[in-house]
Amino acid sequence: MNQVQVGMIGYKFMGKAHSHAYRDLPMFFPKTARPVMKLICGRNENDVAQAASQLGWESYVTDWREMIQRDDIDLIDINAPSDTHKEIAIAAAQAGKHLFCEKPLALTLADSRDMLAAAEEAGVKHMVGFNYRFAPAVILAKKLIDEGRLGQIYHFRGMFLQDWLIDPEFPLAWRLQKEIAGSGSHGDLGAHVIDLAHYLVGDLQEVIGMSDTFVKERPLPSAGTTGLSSKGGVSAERGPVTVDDATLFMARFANGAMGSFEATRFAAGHRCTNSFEINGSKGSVKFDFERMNELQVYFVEDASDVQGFRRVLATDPAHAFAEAWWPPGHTIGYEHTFIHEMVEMMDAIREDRQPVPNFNDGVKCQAVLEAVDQSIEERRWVAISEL
Ligand code: SOE
Repeated sequence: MNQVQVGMIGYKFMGKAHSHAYRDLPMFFPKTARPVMKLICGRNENDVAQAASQLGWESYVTDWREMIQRDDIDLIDINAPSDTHKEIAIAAAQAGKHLFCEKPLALTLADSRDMLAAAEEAGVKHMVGFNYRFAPAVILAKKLIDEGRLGQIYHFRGMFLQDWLIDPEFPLAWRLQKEIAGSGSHGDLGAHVIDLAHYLVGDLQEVIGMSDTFVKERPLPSAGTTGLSSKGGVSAERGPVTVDDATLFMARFANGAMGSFEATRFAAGHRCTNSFEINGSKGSVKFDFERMNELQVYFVEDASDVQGFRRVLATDPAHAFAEAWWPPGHTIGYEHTFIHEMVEMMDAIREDRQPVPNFNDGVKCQAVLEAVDQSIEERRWVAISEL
């Protein structure tokens, strides 16, 4: 298949990131299948019409059911709020469409398992949007670990820190409502850290966590104030925040490594600190998304007079995806992680294989999210195998 005709549901933050990826991809990755931006879907006709024209989609619909019935659509891209994922993904799979779904895959582990089962039964390709795996510096960390260059892994220390909720007057957006988002910082940010831990170190075996909701009530948003940067436009009425503001947990990996995880949207000064440190018997790596082109690398065997963390800029032809972009040292950004993940989706369809990360990884992540919630509720260690 040389072309993949895409129908996308959602057109806000992630909708823009995905549209941008589809548009740029053929220019820099001409060898893979070409995404065709056929159809975009949103509930509000004026808004979706405007989005179609601004983001470059051929046409739009206001009902996703219409989209999944069309013969000229191969792939359904779901980036609407999390409570919509399950119904759309299952119906689209049953209509024979390939699936791309944003994280967290679903509101619950049971729902995510149903989504995986539907995709497998239909025999379609399925991918989940863990975009940070696609930063070349993260792929370099994975390569060093897989090649044994860090030795036996002892520690994974991961955190995703943001601060956009620190203002108690920030409106009660959908990401603060459990019935729409599933959870708060835990599922929104922690999901990325859990996925990176799975990717880099391996499966988790058991977890124990704690969480808090610091601001328990917020003003209801007025129309059009749902984005991460919304400030004003709130009504006088207030509603309860039903998700966690911060969740922390400790974990044991199946391979014996120890892990600590932190996700919060209340870390003043941290706009998007998605970072990890991994320590092994032969060395360490450190990554911080705010400096996403860099990997800090330390090797125990370096001569003692030059020992120390070295800054590796992952922009050389030796680094994943880098050759498609600019000459060494010419850095890339957040949007490129989405382009790279769409390259994987296109390659997988063209090569007739499952993309990675797929719904299996989404389910695995959801199991950890739920095990942590259960450990908090029951104040004990919970094994992932219990779920
Ligand atoms: C908001 O906290 C958010 O946009 C997340 O939803 C994304 O998954 C993360 O990549 C950046 O922050």
